[in-house]
Amino acid sequence: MKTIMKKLVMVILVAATAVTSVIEMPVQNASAYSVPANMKWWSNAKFGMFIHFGAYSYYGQGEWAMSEQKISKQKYQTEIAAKFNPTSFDAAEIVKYAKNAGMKYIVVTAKHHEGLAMWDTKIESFKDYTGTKTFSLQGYTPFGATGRDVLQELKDACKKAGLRFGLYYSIVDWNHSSQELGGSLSSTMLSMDARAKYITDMKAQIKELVDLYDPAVMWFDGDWSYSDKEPTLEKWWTKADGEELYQYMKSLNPDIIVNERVCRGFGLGDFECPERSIPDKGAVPDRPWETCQSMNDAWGYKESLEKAYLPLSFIIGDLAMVASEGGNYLLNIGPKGNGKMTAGSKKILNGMADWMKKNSASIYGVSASPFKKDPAWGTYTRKNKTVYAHVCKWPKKGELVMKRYQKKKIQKITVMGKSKKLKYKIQGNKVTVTVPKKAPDKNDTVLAVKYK
Ligand code: FHN
Repeated sequence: MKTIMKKLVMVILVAATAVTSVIEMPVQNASAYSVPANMKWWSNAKFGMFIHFGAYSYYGQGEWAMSEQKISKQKYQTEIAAKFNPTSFDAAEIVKYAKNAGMKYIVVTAKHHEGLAMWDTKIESFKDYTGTKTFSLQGYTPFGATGRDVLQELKDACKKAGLRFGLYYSIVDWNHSSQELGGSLSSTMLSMDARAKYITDMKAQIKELVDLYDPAVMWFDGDWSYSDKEPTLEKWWTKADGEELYQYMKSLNPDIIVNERVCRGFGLGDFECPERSIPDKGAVPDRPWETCQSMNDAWGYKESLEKAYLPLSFIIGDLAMVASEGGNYLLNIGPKGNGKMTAGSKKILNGMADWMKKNSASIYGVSASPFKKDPAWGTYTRKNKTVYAHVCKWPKKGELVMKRYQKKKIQKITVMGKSKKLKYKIQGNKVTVTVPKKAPDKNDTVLAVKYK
């Protein structure tokens, strides 16, 4: 797996040296796998928005603050959650930015590890530490007085804009009476009875979410036990629980798409979700997969990282690289406690919008690169007989050397967004293209090579 640092170094290295491609023999698509009918839209979509939004957004120190700072349930509930009041949450604005950026689906946290339900849950055991108030946005925070439902607002805005709507749900729940912070799953069950009851109530909450919002995607998390043994109080979630949860989801809606984190590490669920990393070319999953990425090393809003956003070139390079390996890309935003998007996330999304306006055909519905290795200047994606060369490092000598696709004849080569045909010469498996001196796009200029 490329870690985020390794990839960042790679982007910098590519930007620093003017090397042309190494010539490799073309091989079959390295990540060909079949996509079930219910996932065709998802696989073609390629690009979605992740939203981490909860009481931690108000606290502004990330979604793990309660655990990292060992904040008691009482303190977290009364001093943080009780002050969370996202009246400026603007679903239409968020969806507008997502749609403009070329995102085709949104996955939003319905309940993160903190356990605050972002909807008006009626399931009895999800109460605050006193056992008297429902621990939800509506039941526990001042926002309840608005009568609003942020998940419904986001779902409606997605529907209006033609985006699919998905939900994130954390299996671990730091504020639930059944468990306490700490342990390998980041929470420890108080008893095996408490565990059994929690799992029953958790499934009831999940059914509520499916009944109320009909999510196209259910993105589970907080499942870290990696255990295929009998449950213990520490490793209280197991492979068997994950298998059962997956079947339960399919019983609620056979078309719902569920990620592997029903219990990760056992090939469960419908797709894998490498986090903030892109599988190496030789280790790409042989089933649908999606890299989730944060723009600034934070998922939930973290005030201290508001000046630490990744460069746009990195995000565009990530998207191209993931598409070149046959994956999806879920790019996260973490709205502030008042519900507003951060300036940094808007800037990145606007940059993605500018790039996707010209180049989205090289992302949507593409197959993985037809070549085993990436050239030093970038990567490839393919759709039918058009191979897209994603050039992140523009050649200095006005010539770009690329691989030839299956010895086919070429109809034309153009820079995406421009009609001018570029001159080229073919020598065996190599195609040398005469390109403009200056890169048309400083982040990723895409050449469309249309084969006959
Ligand atoms: O613990 C969570 C984390 O807060 C965040 O939600 C990420 C997003 O994929 N998932 C878990 C860490 O792997």
